Amino acid sequence: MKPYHGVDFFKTSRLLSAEEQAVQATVRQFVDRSFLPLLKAHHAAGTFPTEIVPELGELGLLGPSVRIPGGGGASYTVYGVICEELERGDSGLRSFASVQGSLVMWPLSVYGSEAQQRRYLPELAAGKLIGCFGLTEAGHGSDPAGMQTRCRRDGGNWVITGNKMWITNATLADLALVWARDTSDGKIRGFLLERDDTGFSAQAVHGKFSLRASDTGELIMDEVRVGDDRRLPNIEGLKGPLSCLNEARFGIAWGAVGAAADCYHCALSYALEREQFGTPIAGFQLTQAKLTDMVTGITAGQLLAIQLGRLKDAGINEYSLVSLAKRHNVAMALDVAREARSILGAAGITDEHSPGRHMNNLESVYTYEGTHEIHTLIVGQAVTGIASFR
Ligand code: TGC
Ligand code: FAD
Repeated sequence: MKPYHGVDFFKTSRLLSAEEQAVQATVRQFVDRSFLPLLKAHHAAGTFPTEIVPELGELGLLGPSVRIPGGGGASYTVYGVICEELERGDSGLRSFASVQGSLVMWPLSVYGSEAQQRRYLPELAAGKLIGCFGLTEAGHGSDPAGMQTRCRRDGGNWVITGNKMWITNATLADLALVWARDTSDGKIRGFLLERDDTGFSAQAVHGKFSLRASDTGELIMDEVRVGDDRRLPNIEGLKGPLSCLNEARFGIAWGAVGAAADCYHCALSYALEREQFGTPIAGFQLTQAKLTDMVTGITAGQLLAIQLGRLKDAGINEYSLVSLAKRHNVAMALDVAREARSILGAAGITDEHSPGRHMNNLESVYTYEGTHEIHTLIVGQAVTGIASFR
């Protein structure tokens, strides 16, 4: 297969600045050189390659747009470009970066105290600490307002009890941002739990056919007692966790384009080489229709992502825009992955080729960070002014 040089059918690279294109080239090289050689073994074992975390930090790929003491603050478009290239490698790699940057570093930077920011942000950015984000519970996924995890004030301390489920980086994390409902006033509050806190533990989910090269698990809080300095002081209510999701969903809207582009590249290369009935399968009209649909979907996804980045960089931050882009681009990528797999025939069902892996990964991406259906309803609410979640 030819080396990957991006999908640029509609000359969308012309919409990126020289700096954005330079970042794209750096991350692309990192994925080819450092990540992909490790992926097959980790995917088979069902583990995340933690050995690449220091390099993610050195290259500035963890929370690049987050303002941290003494650094950070790249544009959102740069963050998007990074997510696209990471997810071209694997959704698990982009997931790691999304959780660390958007779901842990970003809330610390906007809702944390100065002391919390100084203590955690530089090490998170360097990949010396790994973070996770606990919102979902076994009984409350799409409807996090129903969460059962509780916090109660006890003098100068807080006591947190409950379980969080399906948490990315759960067993790897040094630091968990966990959301709990206050038993005294019913408000949702965010807490920073450290791996060694008494009563705090994590266990892995096994048997996944999706996002195998990512750590997914359960967080268990059994009367975890922490000081008030572990509470995020500058936020209360459900809009706290939901605003974090907005950040991560932005990265997913870009990342899905990367997964789709890798599938297209693989399917096109294969179709040009593979012969049946004495001719390359790329010469059949039905194969060309598939490739045309794929490149059209990818182009639409690229244009949406770039415009979303430009809007966010201009301070336009309506969350229904992020929902529209996440919903469209993940569904597009899933369609592209399935079409790519079909072009590969039997060869598409093993880990020799990437589309089958992307296809399975994208089933998770379709569900996490707000399911496809929830994003349909968020856009529906923005269009009609009527909420129809309940
Ligand atoms: P609702 O009454 O609509 O909202 C409560 C308050 O929050 C505000 N808000 C948002 N703010 C910022 N960004 C958003 N996206 C927001 N959505 C809502 C809202 O304005 C309101 O503010 P205020 O000031 O009036 O209090 O809340 P609801 O209970 O009706 O729920 C709405 C709904 C269904 C859209 C929401 O609950 C939702 O988005 N559900 C989906 C849950 C979800 O996405 N979970 C993701 C968990 S994390 C994850 O999956 C990580 S995967 C990581 C990886 O590996 O990449
Ligand atoms: P449910 O909410 O039970 O939904 C089941 C089905 O019902 C879906 O099709 C859904 O769209 C539909 N549905 C629900 N409500 C409505 C409605 N009102 N109208 C129409 N249809 C509806 N969470 C975290 O907090 N942190 C993480 O790091 C994290 N990482 C994850 C990693 C992976 C690999 C996965 C798979 C999930 C992760 N999640 C994480 C959880 C994820 O956010 C939830 O799975 C997601 O929000 C959906 O919740 P649920 O799985 O409970 O599905």
